[in-house]
Amino acid sequence: MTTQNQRLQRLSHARLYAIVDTGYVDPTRTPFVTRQLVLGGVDLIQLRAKKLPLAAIAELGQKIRAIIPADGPLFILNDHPELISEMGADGIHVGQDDLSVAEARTRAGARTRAGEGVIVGKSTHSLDQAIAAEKEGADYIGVGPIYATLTKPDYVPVGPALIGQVRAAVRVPQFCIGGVNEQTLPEVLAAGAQRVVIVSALLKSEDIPAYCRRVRERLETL
Ligand code: TZP
Ligand code: MG
Repeated sequence: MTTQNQRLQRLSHARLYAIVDTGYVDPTRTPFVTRQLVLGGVDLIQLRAKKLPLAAIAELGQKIRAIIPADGPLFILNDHPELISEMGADGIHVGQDDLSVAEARTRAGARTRAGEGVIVGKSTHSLDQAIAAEKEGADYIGVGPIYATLTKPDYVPVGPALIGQVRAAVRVPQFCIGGVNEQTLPEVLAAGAQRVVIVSALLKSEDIPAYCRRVRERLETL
């Protein structure tokens, strides 16, 4: 069993975060894509299934859990803290319009054996939100969308300049997200990023493990 200390330890070293987004990956391809991400050595894998009913999310999550080795990437579920225990996820990710960090932690932890802790991450879209999320007790934050992205089309991009501002003000791990790919990575790193989330570029890649490895090489030299 993975303890909360082990989870936080792994989170503190994490560099590359992938999201299995059912907007890009048909549920039938989810196991294949998950295996590819594990092979590529990503540090976290999130299941993001915005349009699936709860029962389908639970089923998909259990399949993903069975594929990710216990000492492999941390497994994070987007929303639905009540599902976290039955799918054996390591944590939950909430957005600005979702449950508070404390509420997500309580609802998720209450379902785990012995009320054991879980990782809670939060999306932020400004310096103020990043500072507030840390104060609220988030274990990590997402910062973005850095660039305009079809994965979150209604959001105004925050631009790379926010990366350095957040890094100077916040201590918990920060994952830059939104339009991050091999082409934009140099600018994101130059702006001060140490950790990134890549969604569509990874999921659309013809060779996911190779894509992951190339990105990891860049991140691990930091
Ligand atoms: N939150 C902020 S941007 C984003 C999310 C979930 C989507 C990032 O996707 P992509 O395809 O890597 O731009
Ligand atoms: Mg959400």
